[in-house]
Amino acid sequence: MKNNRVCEILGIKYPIIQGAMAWIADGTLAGGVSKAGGLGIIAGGGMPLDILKKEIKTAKKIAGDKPFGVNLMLMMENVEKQIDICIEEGVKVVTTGAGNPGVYMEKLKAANIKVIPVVASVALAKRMARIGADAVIAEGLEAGGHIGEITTMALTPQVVEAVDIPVILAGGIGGGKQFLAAYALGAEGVQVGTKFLVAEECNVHENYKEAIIKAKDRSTVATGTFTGHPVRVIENKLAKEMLKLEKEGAPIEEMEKLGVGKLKLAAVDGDVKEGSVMAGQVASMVKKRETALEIIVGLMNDLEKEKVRLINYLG
Ligand code: TUI
Repeated sequence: MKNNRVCEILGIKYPIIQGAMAWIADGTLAGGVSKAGGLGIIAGGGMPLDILKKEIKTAKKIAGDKPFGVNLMLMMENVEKQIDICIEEGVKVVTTGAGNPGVYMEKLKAANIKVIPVVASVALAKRMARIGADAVIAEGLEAGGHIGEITTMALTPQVVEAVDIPVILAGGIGGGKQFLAAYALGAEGVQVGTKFLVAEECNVHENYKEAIIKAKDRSTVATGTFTGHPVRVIENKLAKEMLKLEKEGAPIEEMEKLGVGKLKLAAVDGDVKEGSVMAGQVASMVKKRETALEIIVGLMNDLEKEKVRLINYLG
């Protein structure tokens, strides 16, 4: 990788960041991804403080001297205390989601932590660059979980043209073709979530992994679009119920009540019918279980292959 700012800033070998997946991405997965040369991320969203500390220690043990990060979900009430733990434990990178990390920026930067907010709009990307973000993750609606309203294809180049800091593309990375497209769109790295769901190091329930491997191109749906909080999941009984309620114009509170605790139900308890099986649109491209190292090296080799194909094609 020549002159890659994402690798330089983060001190990693490959510009592949593992997406933070709440209730799923723990220290074992993050450590495995970082050890393999990417940037592993512990999903801090909603994690009690003692567990976060434990997961950071696990990641350190696995990753050795390689960096890893922690994702903070800004709407969670313990986020300020989570930041203190990240500082205490010497975490090198923080990514943020579902909000504006502006109020915490100074504290994080003072602790020498690289801050990479997830953005779903040009306006937020510009604001983040102005207040000192080290890079931004532009996340399109192909991604799993809570998503914005713009596709990766439309969002990424607009963010790239709006800011000078490196842009990491998220949403829709299933293989080398999309990885190469990320560079074509102006990104300097990718965030990959769905592919890591089936990593050997990923402690998500077996049934969740099976649901990903079985997925086809049209298996995911975005629920909650009308409430303003769209969430991409594998279509199942819960998703169908949610979409039906939406169609009937049910009150937002009723929809939100139906969603409470459902990600844990799927990810931890393995109920993939009544639970929320969050996954991106490229779930259908995830065919087999592999180690984090195999996923990362596979992506890099696939990127190289597609690059050669394109050079031959374009001349
Ligand atoms: O955060 C995500 N995706 C997630 S979080 C999650 S866990 C969860 N599960 C159930 C209920 C609640 C949470 C599952 N998937 N992606 C990052 C992301 N952030 N995507 C979009 C945004 C975003 C949206 C609006 C960032 C900022 C924003 O607005 C802030 C502002 O002030 O403009």
